[in-house]
Amino acid sequence: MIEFLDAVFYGGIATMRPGTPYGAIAKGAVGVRGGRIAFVGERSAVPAAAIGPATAVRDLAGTWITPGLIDCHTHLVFGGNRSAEFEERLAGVSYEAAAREGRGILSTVAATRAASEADLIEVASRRLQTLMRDGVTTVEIKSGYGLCLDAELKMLRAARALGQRHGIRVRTSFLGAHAIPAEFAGRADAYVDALVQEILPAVAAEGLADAVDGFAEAIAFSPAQITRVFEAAARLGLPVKLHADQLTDGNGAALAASFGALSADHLEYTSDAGARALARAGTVAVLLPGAYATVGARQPPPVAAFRTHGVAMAVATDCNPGSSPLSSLLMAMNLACCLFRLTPEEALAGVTRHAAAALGLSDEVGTIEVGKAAELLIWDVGHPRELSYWMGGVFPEVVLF
Ligand code: DI6
Ligand code: FE
Repeated sequence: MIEFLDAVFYGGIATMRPGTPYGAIAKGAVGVRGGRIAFVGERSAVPAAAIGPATAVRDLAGTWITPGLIDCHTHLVFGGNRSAEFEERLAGVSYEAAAREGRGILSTVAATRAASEADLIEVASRRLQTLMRDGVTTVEIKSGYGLCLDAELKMLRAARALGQRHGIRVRTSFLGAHAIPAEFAGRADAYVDALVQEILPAVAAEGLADAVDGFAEAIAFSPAQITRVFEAAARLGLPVKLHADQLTDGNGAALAASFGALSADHLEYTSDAGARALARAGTVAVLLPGAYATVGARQPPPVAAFRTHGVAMAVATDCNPGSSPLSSLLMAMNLACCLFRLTPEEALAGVTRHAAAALGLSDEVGTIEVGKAAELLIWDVGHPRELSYWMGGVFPEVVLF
């Protein structure tokens, strides 16, 4: 006997399964039972016996249904802002110059250390609610503006609390290797000692990190230093991801791939060999057009090489006060199309299926498939490409079970 569905929706279904554009079913149906997707297919194929007296039936013909969106790279929790640095950059001072002169990330570290946990939750809540209006149902949040044990723990607790408060899936990444804090100036290796011996083990012991991230760059950490952090992550059983090749080609993509990283992020300067390494490792390339635009970068990431070698591409906001004060994932999709020439279909796959992979959540979210979490977005649009086309003004109805 077929059990009754809790709900069934009729409409265009952009399942985002691979194989066909958008995995689309133009006259489709999604059935939900017990918080999970129980049926997806042609409208005409829904078994009549699955619809009982209590099944909620919604006919949404003329709209499109997609999976919940996933923002797989954010620095949502931070104190203060860097609008003065933005103004300064427009007047000609580069992102790297501000960082080298001790402003940049370190000014946000000072503001974040000074903020209480409650204050951090409050300001990040506003940013998170903005993201959620776009239909974001899963968000990754990094630490990395604390850079000492107490402040890193404070950031990660705030990230977890945001998930609780807003009923959204939060994945945290420990980004202790984001910048060298002022008290370790000129002693980067000693800071890495503290990270691997003290801070990361304590964060892991509290269960506050789902992954470990780092910033490999001339103005941040060397490949050898990142390697030490990633080896410590491996000892603790935590997956890794990496800010790689954002401002220079530092072989970051290949380094991430050599550790089987979930993702390598930014990648403007990644070489063809780096793209091949990502493909071999199954590491997702996370593209961050908000940062590209805001730092005034000129070299887009090697999207053609990613396509050629079969590297999965995700798209994220990188929401942060310095390089990407962006809290709209739909806008990130538009920017990925306009600045990096992604197709609208690639952009939507980049915030659904591939973003799920970048967080190790492919079994749970990212496509409309039987068994996955029933987190659906209903869009009043004539075609799913409109999600990348409009620059604002389109918001979904979010349906969670
Ligand atoms: N790259 C980025 O885009 C962010 N972190 C990183 O390593 C920027 C962080 C900031 O400027 O505050
Ligand atoms: Fe980032």
